[in-house]
Amino acid sequence: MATFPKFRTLAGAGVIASAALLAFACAKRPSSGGLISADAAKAVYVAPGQYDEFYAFMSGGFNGQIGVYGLPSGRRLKTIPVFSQYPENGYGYSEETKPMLNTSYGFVPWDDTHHPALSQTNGEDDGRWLFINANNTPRIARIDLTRFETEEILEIPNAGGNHGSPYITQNSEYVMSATRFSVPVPNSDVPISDFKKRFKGQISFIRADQPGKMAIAFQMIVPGFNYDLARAGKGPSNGWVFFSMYNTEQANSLLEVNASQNDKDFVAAVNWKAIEGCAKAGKTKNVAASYVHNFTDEFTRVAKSETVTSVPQFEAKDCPGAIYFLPTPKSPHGADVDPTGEYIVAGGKLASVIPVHSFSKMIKAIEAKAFEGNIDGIPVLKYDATLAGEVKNPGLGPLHTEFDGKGYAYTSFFISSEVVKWKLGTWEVVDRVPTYYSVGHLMIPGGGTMKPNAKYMVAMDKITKDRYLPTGPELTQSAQLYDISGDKMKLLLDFPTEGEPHYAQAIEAKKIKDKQIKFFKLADSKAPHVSRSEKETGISREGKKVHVRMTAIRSHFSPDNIEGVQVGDTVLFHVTNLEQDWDVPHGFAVMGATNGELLIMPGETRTLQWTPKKPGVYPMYCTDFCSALHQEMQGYVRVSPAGSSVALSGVTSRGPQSLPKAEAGPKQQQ
Ligand SMILES: [Cu+2]
Repeated sequence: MATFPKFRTLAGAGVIASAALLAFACAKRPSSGGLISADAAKAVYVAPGQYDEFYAFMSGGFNGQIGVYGLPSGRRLKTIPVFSQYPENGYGYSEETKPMLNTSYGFVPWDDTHHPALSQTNGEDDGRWLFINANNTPRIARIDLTRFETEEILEIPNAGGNHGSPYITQNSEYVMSATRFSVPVPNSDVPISDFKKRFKGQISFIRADQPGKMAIAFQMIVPGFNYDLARAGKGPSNGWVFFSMYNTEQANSLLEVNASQNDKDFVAAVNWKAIEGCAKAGKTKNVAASYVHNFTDEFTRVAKSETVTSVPQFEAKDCPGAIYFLPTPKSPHGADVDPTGEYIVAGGKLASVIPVHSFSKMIKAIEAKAFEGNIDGIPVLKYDATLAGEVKNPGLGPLHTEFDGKGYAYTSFFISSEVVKWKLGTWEVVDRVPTYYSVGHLMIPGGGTMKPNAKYMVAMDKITKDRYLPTGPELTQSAQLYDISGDKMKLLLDFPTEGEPHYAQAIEAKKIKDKQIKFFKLADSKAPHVSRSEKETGISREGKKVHVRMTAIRSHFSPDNIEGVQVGDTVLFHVTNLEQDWDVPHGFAVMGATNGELLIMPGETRTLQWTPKKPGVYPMYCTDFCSALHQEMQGYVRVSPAGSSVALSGVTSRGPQSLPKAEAGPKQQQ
């Protein structure tokens, strides 16, 4: 295996990367390393009607969503829309869900999701919630795993690119977020050439353990580097979190060369329990900021968006003991803590070794003040004082490490396109297996917790050239499943994924599957425009706004003929699905509506806004095949010219009649 100690720039690495890719793209394509196909097929076969053993939550990368897959089959079970509008179920299109995508920049219909994080109790995945970051417009979302729905989103102020996020503490006290791009704090009109003087980084701790109450507990201002990835400590290192960082050169242009000059960058060891102490001692200041908190109420099922106007903030140097820098070769990417909480493994993208820091040595070094200097008041520890060991010549381009809980670590290598298994403590490589091709993150169920379930490892690849039927210039993204239950890793399965599977977390299905909500109880609904039966439906006018309260049940809408709408009106269809049974959604769509459909779960009320522009008769129908007479589930809306004398009316199953005027419900969230 070639090493590259002489590299000084990523440009050089780029040449090797291209050469490596070429080599792998031309190599023969083994179907399953070490296993004959029939054995591999059997290992991932889940018989019809049977369940998978694990749920895998895979980020959709630049589709802004989460894909839910079963393992070992690789079957896709669901897409959970998070930061992007999703016309399939109306997320971000219906009036109830639009506020979820509100930000301080206005309505943002898209983002880039990277790192799912399952909630934990005592260092184990507990299956309550899933958190995920928005990279582009910095936000963190919480998904409720009884509903598989995004329930809460918090924007992060003073961040520029929320990449180092979200990482969770062992009892879900906090999720953490660090900025990728340092920016002026507060952001303002300054010359970019003032980078070193004016640009700052920040690390935020977000209260995560109470639904509806995500809030920044404190935000630490740190030097203007690029902060990348993190893991919380666990067991003995609980109370700490370890962030990787690069660009300690503080370059603001051509980073591929200019941010690869230093032989070592840092892992930041942050003591959040010490910061809690500083906050209690009044060392944080509420600094003006403007960012939003969006939350969907469980009973109204309506999202609300509120603006928060300050953030508790402090400068790292003003809370002694809050943060230390651990020198780490060279542009580290992953910073991963093993299940015992003792080892912190850094993936130096351009390093020829995998450096491993020791938590206990770090604590001794801090006590002994084994510092080689400080940066903006942050002590820099001596490399040898914290180093537990180095894995020598492991491969090219180490990125991420997860653990099996049996004393082994598994590291992905982007450039040499492989996963390498090595032993903690002796630092010897014990196995390596190719990926197809250029793996980024890898994932073991529970592999970042104190209790991994190390039956499988999933590699998430960046390139799939020649692995699947070609589909024009853009090829599918892909994951690969490996059996890691024995001494040697064995490739079992390639499976295509929706969007980029940037990172994933997986959990035993038994921790989630029996907690599922099957439908929403109509009796409990506090939706402002609910119709609990056909008798409660109605049509009303409020100036140019027409409210239509409708019901959907197999196999009709009520009302299904509507007249009296005029050009210039905005029609709000508040559709309640009256079904009280599992797996009976109804859809709702109107011809020409510049909107997505509604997909309404049983017992739920969803609102479609429509502004007809021309007189005519417009069909509407149910989009989700719901019964033998689904095709009969339809209706019409008549639109007359502005000022027309056609009366507002609807036809229900009770026959043609004018409807009682509906009470105008509480104002819709816009
Ligand atoms: Cu239907």
